[in-house]
Amino acid sequence: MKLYIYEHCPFCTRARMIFGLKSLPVELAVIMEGDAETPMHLIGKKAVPILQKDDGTHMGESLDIVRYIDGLGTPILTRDPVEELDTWGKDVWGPGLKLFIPRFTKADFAELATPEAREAYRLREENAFGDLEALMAATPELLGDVNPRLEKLGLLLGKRTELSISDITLWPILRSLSIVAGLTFPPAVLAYARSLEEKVGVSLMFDQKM
Ligand SMILES: N[C@@H](CCC(=O)N[C@@H](CS)C(=O)NCC(=O)O)C(=O)O
Repeated sequence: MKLYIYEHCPFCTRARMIFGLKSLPVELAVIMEGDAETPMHLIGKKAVPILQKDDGTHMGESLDIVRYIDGLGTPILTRDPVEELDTWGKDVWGPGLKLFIPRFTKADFAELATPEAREAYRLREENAFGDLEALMAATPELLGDVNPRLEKLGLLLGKRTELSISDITLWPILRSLSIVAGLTFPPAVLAYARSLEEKVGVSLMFDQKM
């Protein structure tokens, strides 16, 4: 199977996670930012992730892909969703985006490998979020909002042994936040993030912190 992604994309990370967790091989294909033609041709809209199944058909929507792949063989997302984690993710998403999106536009990702692609991405995010430098300048207030949320997440995580769809939505948010200098992952959050990093085979972004 083949998975079309952007490396930075949290929705694509969801789809990558299930392949890693199930130890299923998948060919990754990075779509360049600014390339509307490839996704339009495959699923009729400009969005990733896109899965090319073994029968040659394509599907979009990250959680549909996760459920489809989990349904092949023995499912592993066996536990019920964890409501508190889902709520935590929904609540942190707004301020989190304001922290990680402007940084993504400056970071090192395959889909931004040409100046044209980086500019296409910058413009796409500027259209969605307004002045990205103004967002960078708002970092102190945003850190003041998100750091206490990370503290709270540490208390929620506890000892988790079985995986659920909540982990598939939560971990990509933490991966995205790991690019933000000035955020502190409390020990329980860091242990959780690192343990899933190992299992899913997708790297956190602490090494690109800015
Ligand atoms: N609901 C979709 C959302 C996917 C999504 O928004 N992907 C973003 C990248 S993070 C995208 O493809 N945006 C289209 C673009 O390039 O404009 C899913 O879960 O797969």
